Amino acid sequence: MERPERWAAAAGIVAIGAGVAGGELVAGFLSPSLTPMTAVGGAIIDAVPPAVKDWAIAVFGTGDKLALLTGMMVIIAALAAVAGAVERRRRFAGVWLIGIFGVVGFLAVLSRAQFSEQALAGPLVAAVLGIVLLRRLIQQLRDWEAAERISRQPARRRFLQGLAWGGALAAGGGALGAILSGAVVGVNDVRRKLILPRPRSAAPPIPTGAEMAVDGVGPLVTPNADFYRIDTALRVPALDADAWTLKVTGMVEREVQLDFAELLAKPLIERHVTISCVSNEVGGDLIGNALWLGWPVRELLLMAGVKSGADMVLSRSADGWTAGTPLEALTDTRDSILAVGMNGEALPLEHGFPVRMIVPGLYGYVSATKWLTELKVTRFADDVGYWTPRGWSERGPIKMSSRIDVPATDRVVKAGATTFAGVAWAQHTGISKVELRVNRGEWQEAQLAPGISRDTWYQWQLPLEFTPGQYEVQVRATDLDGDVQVEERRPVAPDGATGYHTVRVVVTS
Ligand SMILES: Nc1nc2c(c(=O)[nH]1)N[C@H]1C(S)=C(S)[C@@H](COP(=O)(O)O)O[C@H]1N2
Ligand SMILES: [Mo]
Repeated sequence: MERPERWAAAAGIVAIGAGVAGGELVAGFLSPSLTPMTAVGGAIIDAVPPAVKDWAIAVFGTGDKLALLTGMMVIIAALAAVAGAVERRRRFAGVWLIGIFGVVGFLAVLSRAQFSEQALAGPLVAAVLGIVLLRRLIQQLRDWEAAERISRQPARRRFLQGLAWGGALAAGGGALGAILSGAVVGVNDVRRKLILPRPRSAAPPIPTGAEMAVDGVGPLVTPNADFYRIDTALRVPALDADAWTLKVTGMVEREVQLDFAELLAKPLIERHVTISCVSNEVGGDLIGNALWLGWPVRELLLMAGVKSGADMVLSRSADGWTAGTPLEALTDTRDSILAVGMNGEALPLEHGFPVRMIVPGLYGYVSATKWLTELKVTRFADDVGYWTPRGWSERGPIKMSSRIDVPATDRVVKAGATTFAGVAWAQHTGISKVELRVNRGEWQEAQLAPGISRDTWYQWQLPLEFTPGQYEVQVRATDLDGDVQVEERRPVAPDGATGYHTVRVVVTS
């Protein structure tokens, strides 16, 4: 036999591949929201330094989670090859390695917020299956090697058959596990059938002219399918709305617990609110505007009775993620809501089904908790949200900004008149003016569309005349308090980017 160590490595990959697939599959049935792979991946996400995470988002964008899972699989495959090779040389040497895998998976599952005893079955099955298969395949390989000198055929065939069966198990189990992919299918079914109540207080109508008829300017209200998605969840939590509860704990007169039916029975309001991610670069698209249906957070806090001294509400999601929101942003007159609906339907799973929080004027990382399960009334001095110890500031008011959407992408236009258009936002203050300047010349005021409310973005447009050449065009906004957008360029960390969106336009004859 040529290069038996290669066959041993292949045996290792197949054995551990089948083990991992089996573990995922079992977890898919017993604890869909916590499988060995998502547990380890989640632990990695929580542990990596902010710089690594920024790099990953910069390189992979919203495909960062897929990149992480792929990277994990490559590393597991490499270690599995080693396990096969060492097992061939020394009985149980590879088994030890798989044992370590199992322990890592076990600890990862134990450390997660979604932990349940059933979830431990995943890594257990993965390790046992991996070990049994590895032992068997390596034994068959040894038999083949020993038989080489006598009659090679039967032993060789047995090993190759074992390898093929193991490979099929890995592929089949993996595919099925992916299909099960949590109870996502079932929950989605429930979600689709849900009939949301009509709001007691409907959203103010969208003023005529708020949506400009300029080709290439995004819709004023972002469709759910196009809405940006940012979270740390490797697998979208699939919560059973019937079993869902929201607890109010901490510095309150009385703890309150609310279930989904009780929440739907409250007098709901519906409001357009533009939410944005602190990681949104100047000119970026991690921002969206939707019509949210829900109950004011203020009312729930009133039921619980906030004790004096509290200044923060730590909201927690089913997967353990947390956000620290200034208490006043939830109790003042703004429309902070426990949202159940998004653009006329139940919240999509990836946007927080069944309930999330929406707070006008604050970045998502300090306010927009999806898959919400708890509100803990506390103090900034006593508690921190998920991102604060990871390089992001404790408070996250959204910074005023503006964006040029048209002319789009390569920004090549014909000489003559060209319409520039885009959006501007200063949530909860509102926009009063948008201006453009060409090659750092005089600021020229754009036509500003009426906003839906101070909590949403505004569209703007301005026709400009050009002769052939290259131009730099910049945009800036002014809010309703008269403050002008900050010109100094600053990165997204720790509390949101500043600077003017600057585009280069090529004008052809
Ligand atoms: N449970 C949970 N909620 C979360 C997050 C998260 O990681 N987990 N990320 C927050 C961040 S950083 C942002 S910007 C918004 C994004 O909401 P969206 O995905 O619906 O656009 O959700 C917030 N809510
Ligand atoms: Mo974010």
